[in-house]
Amino acid sequence: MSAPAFGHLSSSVSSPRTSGDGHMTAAPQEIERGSDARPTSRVGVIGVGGMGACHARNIADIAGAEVTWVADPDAAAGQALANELGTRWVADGNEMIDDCDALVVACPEEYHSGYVLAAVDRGLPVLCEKPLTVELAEARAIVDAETARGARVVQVGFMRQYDERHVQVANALTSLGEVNHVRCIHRNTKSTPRPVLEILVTSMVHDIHTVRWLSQSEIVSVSTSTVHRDGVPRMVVLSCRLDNGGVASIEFDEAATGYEVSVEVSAQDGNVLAAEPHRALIRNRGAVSSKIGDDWFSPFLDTYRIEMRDWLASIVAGEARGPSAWDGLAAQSVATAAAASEISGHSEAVTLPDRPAIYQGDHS
Ligand code: ISE
Repeated sequence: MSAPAFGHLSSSVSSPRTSGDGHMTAAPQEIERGSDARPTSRVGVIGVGGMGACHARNIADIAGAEVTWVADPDAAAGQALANELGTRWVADGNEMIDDCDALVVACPEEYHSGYVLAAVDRGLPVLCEKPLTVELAEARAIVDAETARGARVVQVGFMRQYDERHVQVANALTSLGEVNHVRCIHRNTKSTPRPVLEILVTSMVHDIHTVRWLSQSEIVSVSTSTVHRDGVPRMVVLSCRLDNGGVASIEFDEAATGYEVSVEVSAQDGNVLAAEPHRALIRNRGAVSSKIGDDWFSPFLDTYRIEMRDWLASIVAGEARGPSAWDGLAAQSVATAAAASEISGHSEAVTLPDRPAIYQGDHS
């Protein structure tokens, strides 16, 4: 693949913080429009639902990148986004891949692996929404294909790594020694019941990645406890053992009163709790209150912009550096073991192949 031409885009991007092993933990810098803000690199966006449209709009706002195609079988939605961004729509993403320099894959999860493999095959940088795949075997196939190429091109949309509250925690941990315990709290506000497996694979996979990222460790075993109310899963709690000897707990509420994501880490020399989001405190009628909000999208709007800027900048730099296909596979493996534990009632081991050399510079 010829290097995508993002050359004039990156001048104000300073280096992200990297941990000792080179894993990126922050990228909050602005990429500004240059005076020569001519779109030169052509990104195809597959899927125009909430995430795909968000990514496409963010790309359209960044100098040096253009959305050259949007793809979605929904003609009305696809055409509407294409019109908004002044680009082209096609129903089948496969038809535009060869006319793109990079791909964003944000279609339903079951189609991720086909598009990601097509990108790997062509050496195209690809940002794939989480989860990387639905089936573990598909995630393995992507890691194998990338390994056979000998270089990373895949980034997975584990965007907590770009969220300022999480980045502050990661930065604090660099001087607090070995991680002993990670506690993730994830409160969703879904009203339509979902099976535990779906909760694990599409929602808790974020927290699984957060644990791996912040602890710089792999999860080696997991035990799942669920609370059912009125016959549907309400809470899912994972208890994990880490390969650094530490532990982690992930507490997920499917139908909480407001959407909240938080993390606290205890390490050898101290502990760190993610800051509260900035929200006004309202004093009224003898009480103090603060709005929580009930959607998972708006708390992370800036995070998605930062993620996109860094992904595009990484293409300029010629290095894939965000969450990798390996991270996608590892998180998927934990979700799969957690689902097995839900059925068996016992702790389940997480099995991972040896980490290929192309992922050795990454964390954990
Ligand atoms: C979504 O992808 C998220 O990122 C949210 O954190 C999660 O709560 C939601 O269930 C997911 O669909």
